[in-house]
Amino acid sequence: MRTVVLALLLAAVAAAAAKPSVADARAFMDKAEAELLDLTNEAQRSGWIEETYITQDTETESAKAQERLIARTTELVDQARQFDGLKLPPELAREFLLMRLSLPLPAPHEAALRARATAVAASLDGSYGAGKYCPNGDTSKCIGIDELDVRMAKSRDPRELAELWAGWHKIGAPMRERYADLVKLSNQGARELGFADTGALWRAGYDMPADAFSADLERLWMQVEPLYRELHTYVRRKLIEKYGAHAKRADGMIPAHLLGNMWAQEWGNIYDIAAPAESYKTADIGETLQEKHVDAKGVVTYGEHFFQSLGFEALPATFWERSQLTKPRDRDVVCHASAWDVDNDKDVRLKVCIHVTTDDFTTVHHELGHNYYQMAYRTLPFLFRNGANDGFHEAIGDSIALSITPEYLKKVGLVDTIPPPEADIPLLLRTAMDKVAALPWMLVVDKWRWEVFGGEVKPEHYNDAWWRLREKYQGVAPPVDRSEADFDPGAKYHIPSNTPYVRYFLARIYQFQFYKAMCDASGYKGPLNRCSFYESKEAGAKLNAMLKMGASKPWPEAMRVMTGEDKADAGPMLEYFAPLLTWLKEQNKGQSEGWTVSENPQKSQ
Ligand code: X8Z
Ligand code: ZN
Repeated sequence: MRTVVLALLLAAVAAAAAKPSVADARAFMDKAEAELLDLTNEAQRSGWIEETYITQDTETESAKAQERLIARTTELVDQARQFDGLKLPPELAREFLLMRLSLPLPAPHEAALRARATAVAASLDGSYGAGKYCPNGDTSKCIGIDELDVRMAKSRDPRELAELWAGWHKIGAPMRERYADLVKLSNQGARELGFADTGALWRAGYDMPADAFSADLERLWMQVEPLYRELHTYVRRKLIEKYGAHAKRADGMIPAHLLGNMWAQEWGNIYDIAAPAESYKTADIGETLQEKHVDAKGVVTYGEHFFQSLGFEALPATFWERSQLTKPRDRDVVCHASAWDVDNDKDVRLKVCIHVTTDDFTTVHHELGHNYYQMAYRTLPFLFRNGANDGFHEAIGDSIALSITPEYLKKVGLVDTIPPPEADIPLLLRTAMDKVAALPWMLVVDKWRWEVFGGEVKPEHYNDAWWRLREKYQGVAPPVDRSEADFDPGAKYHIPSNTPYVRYFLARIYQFQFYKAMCDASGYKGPLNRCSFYESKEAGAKLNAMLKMGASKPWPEAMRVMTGEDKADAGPMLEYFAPLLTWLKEQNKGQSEGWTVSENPQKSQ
């Protein structure tokens, strides 16, 4: 009898020892977070050096640091399985979940394959950064994307635009094979983590089942698509008035090089072409800044000043010492704007190649939104030092920039007079050409990638699938014939840099929700499009309450703190543009709307 009791007792002790407790899970997570913080900082620092000084060496170092981070994260995710089935407090469970989702580039367990994945990723990133267009092959006249951006915005010569477009898109072709390799390797990594593919891993980051997320995107697109189609119809007509046959296609699509942006992404740069006749002349912020001799640092200071007006702190001194604000003359860098938090604490920085233009003025506000988010959540446990979801991170600065109204510009001395209410339509049109025009593009990029990761689109159809989606959603067509010898997705930063993109679509919707909430908090009454919450400490407090939550709660809770709602909703965006929609419908009366999809979307005519 005694031996039986003893045996039972020993068995119970053994079972208890084998079955980890909540305290074990907590201790495991604390240690994991400390390690991941170190490895992430190392990877960030190497990434910073690589993107601000592209050479074979910096690419290698950056790849190695990524490799160490990926290897350790993967190991920790594997070890964390010992806690499967254990009932954890919600915050701790969330840390485990976030750890599992933390790698945008999952890589295989096998060391050689993992090394190849990070090397290929770094080399694609470097290729984009070093990418140039050298007109007529003259290597003394090469221009990078920062300058091409300005040329695409300013030129009104359709032949030159087509040339710039085709010239830049040449950077894609040499990336194709490496990209296919990256897809294969990262998919293997995703499967080893328990996801169907890398796209499925990315889509798992939204606190809802994959199906619900897809349905949500569809719901949001349905809400805004009618507005996009009216805008498309109107702008197309204006382009045809300006460019004649260059802009006119029988199928109703717009040639992608005429919209003032390399990717036909945001159209505000060609506002002059679309402006209603005899309308109030809206001021071009870029030109005003240039007239006032504002330099890159000055542009950033406007953004910082706005955040300070809401009650946020000044940027740390190291921000000004360590940021890259203009393009260095003597080396290749990645000019695509980004905001960094190099030590996950106070070492925040911007990496930009500022040209004093309206685009870069808004971009700086966008980027500072990232830096202020990073500073707000920097004391949380490491895995919570992130946006409520990635769309939140992308929406903050933009929700601030919506407050750049004529009234605000007058307050800061950038315009002399406030336009009359009749100027609302021209102003709304200018904003819609940026904000609304970008919506379908922001769906296309990841719809393409999800099909690629999911295996529905094979490497030999990469370009065809790309144009099929651009045609279907954006209603744009390539200016020159394309084929599978091209790899046009490679000419957009987020593809070679492996940065998920649907976040920007979400951010377009969220930012109007946040903006409206901050307008309400500031006590503003009136049409949404005229609200600026500049200098409102109440709006700032509302924003800060959400920012400092970081990723500690599922995003609907962060949304509730800010807006009182727990859903993404295009309602505020539609409210903002409501007067414009009515006006566009009036303008488009009698016009045929929409476009027909073609057999071969890679043909230019
Ligand atoms: O990439 C960016 C930011 C950095 S997070 C400059 N954006 C997207 C793009 O440029 O394609 C902001 C809007 C969309
Ligand atoms: Zn951003």
